[in-house]
Amino acid sequence: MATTSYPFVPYFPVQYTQEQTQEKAEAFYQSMDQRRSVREFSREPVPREVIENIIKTASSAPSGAHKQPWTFCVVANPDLKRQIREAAEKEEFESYNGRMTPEWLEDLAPLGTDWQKPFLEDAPWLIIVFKKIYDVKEDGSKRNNYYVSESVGIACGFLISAIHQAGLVTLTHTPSPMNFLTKLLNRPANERPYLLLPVGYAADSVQVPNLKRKRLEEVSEWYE
Ligand code: IYR
Repeated sequence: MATTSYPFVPYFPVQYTQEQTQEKAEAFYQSMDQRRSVREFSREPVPREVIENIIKTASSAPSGAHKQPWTFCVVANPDLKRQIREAAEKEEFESYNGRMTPEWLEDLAPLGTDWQKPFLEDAPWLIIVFKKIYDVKEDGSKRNNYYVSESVGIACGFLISAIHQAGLVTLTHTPSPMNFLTKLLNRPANERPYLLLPVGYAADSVQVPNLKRKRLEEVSEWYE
């Protein structure tokens, strides 16, 4: 064990038999493979406690030096959602009409996206994830964070999994550029917008693109 003068506590990870382990891994894969990005949301409300638990799950992610370099801004206020939608659509309009390359637009065509983002008002909750490029101590001085993008990316993976496991849907929306979120949400100088996720129930009879996932052989190389 590593020698340290800091306290360690016992940890008893849950352990399954080999058979149970196989069943667990299979069941979790089957569940996660049902997840789809959804762009049409019901206006049906979702209790705040559900979102609190989802965020606590996200914040349980590992991070560089356990700095947890993230802030989850949670928006339900209709007026603020409208302002976010208006600002996002302004940027997206520019992106779809000149900023994105023809190749990029061609790659996006199967997803059926465009500059309009009604989900930013329809979804009962918007979670805007900010990464903290450094921490600010109580005396105002700066303290470094490490592997910030990796850490926040992992936390977002946990977040998306938690949303799916609760029977809700989301979408990883990356309006570009995203700095309007810093202004609208009044975020401090050490935070940068990372990802915007609308969260709620899928709209009735929602449809999604007929995407296929890469097979295991296409995404893995084995060195046994
Ligand atoms: N940010 C834009 C464009 C967009 C880009 C990628 I890469 C996508 O996978 C999907 C959309 C938008 O949200 O529409």
